[in-house]
Amino acid sequence: TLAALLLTATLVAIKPAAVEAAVLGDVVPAPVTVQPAAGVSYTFAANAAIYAGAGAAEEATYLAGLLHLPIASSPASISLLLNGAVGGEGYQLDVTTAGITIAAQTRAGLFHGIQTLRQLLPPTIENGTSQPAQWTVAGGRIVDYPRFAYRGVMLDVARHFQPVANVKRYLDQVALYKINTFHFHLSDDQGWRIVVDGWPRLATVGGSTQVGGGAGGYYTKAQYQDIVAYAAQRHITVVPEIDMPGHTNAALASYAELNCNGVAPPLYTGTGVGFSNLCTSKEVVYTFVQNVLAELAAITPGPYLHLGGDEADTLTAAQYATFMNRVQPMVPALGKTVIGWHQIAPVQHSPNRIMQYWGTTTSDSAVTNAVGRGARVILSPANKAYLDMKYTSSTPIGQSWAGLIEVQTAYEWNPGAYLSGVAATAVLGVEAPLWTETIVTADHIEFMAFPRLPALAELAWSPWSTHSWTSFRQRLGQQGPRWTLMGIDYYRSPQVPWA
Ligand code: TNX
Repeated sequence: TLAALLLTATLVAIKPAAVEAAVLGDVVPAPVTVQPAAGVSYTFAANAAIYAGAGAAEEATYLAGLLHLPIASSPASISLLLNGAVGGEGYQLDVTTAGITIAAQTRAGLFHGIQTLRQLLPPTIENGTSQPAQWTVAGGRIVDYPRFAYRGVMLDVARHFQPVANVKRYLDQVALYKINTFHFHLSDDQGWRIVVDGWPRLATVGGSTQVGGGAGGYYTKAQYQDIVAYAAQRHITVVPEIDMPGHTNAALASYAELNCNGVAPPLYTGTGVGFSNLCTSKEVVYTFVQNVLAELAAITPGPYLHLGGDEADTLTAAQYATFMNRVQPMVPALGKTVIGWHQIAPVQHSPNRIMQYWGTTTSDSAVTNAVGRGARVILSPANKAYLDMKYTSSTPIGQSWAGLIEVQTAYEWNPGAYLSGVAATAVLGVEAPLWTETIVTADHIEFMAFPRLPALAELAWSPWSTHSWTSFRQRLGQQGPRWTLMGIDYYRSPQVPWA
C-alpha cells in the first residue's frame, strides 16, 4: 500500500494537467448530492454527438453550439431527456462508460444540468473554436436542485448605459452559475433607458446622458424584447425596474409637469442620491406611472415589475406612503407582482409583494412587520452582495460605503437565517446588484462580478449543508482558466488558489 501510494503520487506528478478530468462534483454552485463511481469514466470518441429526447431540442442545440458537437437522432455520447425524476429546476446527471445522460422534468432543469457538465469538461471548451477531443468525465451520479427559487443579478444601466451586446455577454456569463433572474435597473437620476411610446421624451431627453456627461443611450422596445428573449433562452427571467418616486431626475428633466413647481430640472450627471422625487400630489404623475407600467408590462413576459422605492429622501413618510399605496395596486392590476427595495416595507400590503433587502444590518423591524403581513424577501445585503463595493481598499473601481467585500465576505453568510425574525420560508432568494457609478465597460462589469458572483450564486443554489469556504475556494480556483478562455477579466483574489 505504501508502494501504491508512492505510485499514485508519481502518477499524479507526471500526469499532464491538460487531460486531467475534473473530480465529479467539483462545480460551482456545489451540487446537492454527488455519488462518484470509483474507476468509472466516460471518454469522448471522435464520433461524439448529442441526442435530444422529446422536447429537448433547444437545449441540445445550445449544448451543441458550446461543444461544437453534432446532434444525433438516437441516444449518443450525451443524451438530454425530459423524463427525469428530479422536478422543477433540478436535474440528474449520470456518467457511465457508455455516455452521459442529463435528465430533468423541465427545460430549465436540463439547462442547469448542462452548466454542470460544462464545468466537468476541460476549460478549453470555452475558447469558442475547440473541437471535441479525448475529453474524459469522471463517472457517477449528480442529483441537484436549487435551494431558492430566485437567484438574481442586477445591472444598473442608468448610471452608465450598456449596449445590448454587453448585457447579453453578462447574461451568458451568469448562466454558467445557474442564475435565473436578471433585474434590469432601467431608470435613475442620470438616465432613462427604455422607450415609452406615450412619453417619448423619457428616452430621447432622459436617456441622453449618464454619469460623467457621456452620451448615455436607451433601448428601443425591440431591443428590450431581444434581451428578454435572449435571457429566456438561458432560462433567465427579466425583472424590469422603474425606480420611483425618488431616483427620478431623468424623468423630471424630460417632463416639467412631473415636478411640483412645474419646472424641469437640468439633466444630472453626478453620483449623488436622494435629491429627486415625482410630485406625489399631482394627478398627472399617477397617469404617467400607470402609462409607463402598462407599456413595460406589455413587453415583459416575466411575473414581476420592480418599483424601486429607495432613497426618496425629499418626501415625508406620509407623502411616500400616499404615492406607494396608489402605485403598488397598479402592478397586480397589470397581472404582475410587485418587487421594491425594502423601503416599501411600511406601506400597505399588495398580494405576494416582495421586498429586496439591501441594508447592512441583520434586523429591520419594518421588514419583519411586512413579512408578518405576507410579504416575501429577496436578500441583497449591501455589505455582502453589492458587486459595486471594492474588494479591498486598493482594488481600482467601485465604492466602499457598505464596506469592502472580498470573496470570503461575499460567501460567508446564510441567506436562510440572515434577517432576524424572517424565516427561511419567507426568503424568495438572493440577488447580487451591480450599481454602475464607477463601472463603465464590460471589462469593469466582469472584474466586479468575478469571482464574487459565483459565491453569491452558490448561496442561492446550494443547500446550506454543502456550505464550506475550504471547498468553495478550491472549486472557485478551478474556474480561473475557464474565465480566461471566455475572455472574462476577473479579480485574482489572493484568498483563492487559482488554477
Ligand atoms: C444605494 S442600494 C442605492 C443606489 C446606489 C448604490 C451605490 C439602493 C437601493 N440605492 O442608488 O447606486 O447605493 O452603491
